[in-house]
Amino acid sequence: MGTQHLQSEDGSALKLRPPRKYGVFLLNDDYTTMDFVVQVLTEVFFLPEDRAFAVMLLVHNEGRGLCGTYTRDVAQTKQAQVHQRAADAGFPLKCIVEEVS
Ligand code: TYC
Repeated sequence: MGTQHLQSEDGSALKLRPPRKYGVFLLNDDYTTMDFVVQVLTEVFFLPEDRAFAVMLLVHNEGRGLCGTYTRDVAQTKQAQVHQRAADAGFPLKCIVEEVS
């Protein structure tokens, strides 16, 4: 998506840029249960069960995996929700937010 060029009321140029996109990635660890990760992926990222399981296995096998792509605020909120749920459940599950193109 490119930059849109609009004109404001006084005729001056106005550039509207699309928001940057941020990926939320889950990281693997040896302690968090697979069931808990699938639950996080369905309840925080709203993935259907089969895709949640596939992402969980990808993270388990590859070390990290993309849960979803959002604006920065939403990505950071999802990250906080994951870390809060993990802390409440006593798991060391971590996720990171990175700008994606
Ligand atoms: N590796 C964990 C296990 O074997 C499962 C796991 C998957 C943990 C994904 C974290 O982000 C994760 N129980």
